[in-house]
Amino acid sequence: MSICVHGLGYIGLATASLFANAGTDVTGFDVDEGVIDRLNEGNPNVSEPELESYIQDALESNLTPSRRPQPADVHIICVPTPYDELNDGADLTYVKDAGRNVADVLRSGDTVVLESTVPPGTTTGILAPILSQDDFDIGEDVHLGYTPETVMPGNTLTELRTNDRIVGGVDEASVSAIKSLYQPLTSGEIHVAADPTTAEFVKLAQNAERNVSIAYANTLALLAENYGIDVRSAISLANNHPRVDILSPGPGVGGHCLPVDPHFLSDGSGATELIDIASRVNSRMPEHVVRILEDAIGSLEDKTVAVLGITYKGNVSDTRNSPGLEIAKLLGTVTVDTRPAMDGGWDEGSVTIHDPRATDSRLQLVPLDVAVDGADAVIFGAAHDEFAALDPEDIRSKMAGRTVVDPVDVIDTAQWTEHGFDVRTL
Ligand code: SAJ
Repeated sequence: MSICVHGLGYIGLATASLFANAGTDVTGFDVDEGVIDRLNEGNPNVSEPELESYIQDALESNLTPSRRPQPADVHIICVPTPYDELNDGADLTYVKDAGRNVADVLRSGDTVVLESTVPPGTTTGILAPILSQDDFDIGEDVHLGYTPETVMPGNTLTELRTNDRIVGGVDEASVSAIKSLYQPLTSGEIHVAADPTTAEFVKLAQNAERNVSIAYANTLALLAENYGIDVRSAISLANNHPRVDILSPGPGVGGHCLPVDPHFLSDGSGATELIDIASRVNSRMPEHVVRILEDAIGSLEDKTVAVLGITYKGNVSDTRNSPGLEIAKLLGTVTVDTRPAMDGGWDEGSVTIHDPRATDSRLQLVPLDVAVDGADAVIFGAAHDEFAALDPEDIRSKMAGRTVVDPVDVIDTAQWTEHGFDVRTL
């Protein structure tokens, strides 16, 4: 059997490696030639060390990066589906392009699997017509189905190997072809959905549920603050109930999935009201964090604030839709820009940002010492392990002020308080 994976982002590359390391010949195709060149140089550019060496193993064995799509028994599409703000839905350009690339090399008897997160109806309504352009009868001549990826960034490799999968095929033959493809590679169960549209809906339902649940936790944080209650201990107590499992409040919901995917469910009927409100609750959290800071130090004018952690969550390098970055922007100074300021350098201002994991070269990140030097306050924006291990005495000796805002619950509040800090949490 041969496989061609279309789209070598985080998921595509991990998926291609999964099959290649199991002994299958895999071609990895990406429209970005830079990606292919980097892979040919043995540089997968991923931030999870275990995953990185797993990809290296694949590149040294059965995974061949390619600038062109190649004929294969199985095509797996793992391209991005960004948020189309204008239409409040998914931008399916990459899925359509990938479909056309598959169609160019498709042969009778091949199997096509879509893994990208898409609005319900995409596999049958958009991908199938593109694939049938050479008079292929989808189902009869070509197997087609949808199986979403569900891995958690930060734990990609483990979840790739152990998560259950959902498969929705256009017919029984497609389901059984796709099931037998994935079953040997995961210790999880393969669940069969009635059709691809159901499988697409399920993936969105999972991420929307998490988004709504986090909004509930954030709502509790706002209420608990008014009542003078520590929200995390209240949630922990509530979760002792056998049927209650409240998530953690935080400075907002970031990443490329939870803030985006719920929009793909929108069908214009207004039925997404609850989901929309949840997104609004979550998107207001960065402002709330800034209010907490103001409560502690008063007016922010002429104050210097260090934001530590601007990735979308702890221990990842991705900064997309990051609440920490949003907080830095709210504090008023443009230190985050692709363009230099008018005088040819970066704007100087009241915010410094530091992140030991972020890899976005457009961000003006500074070393920790520089970030906290003379700062009136520190805000933790992401719960990196590096921050949990910080020495409060060392930070105190460099800062001008004593205020720390920790909405991500990364530091030991009691310990930092002992060292003279005024620690504010959600
Ligand atoms: N967050 C909270 N409180 C929590 C959990 C998370 O505020 O209790 C925040 C995080 O800090 C982060 C955001 O939510 O800003 C999203 O983080 P996450 O860890 O919940 O999820 P992602 O975006 O990294 O990955 C999600 C996962 N989906 C689900 O758990 C249902 C993952 O399994 C999916 O594969 C992934 O989306 C995806 O690709 O769709």
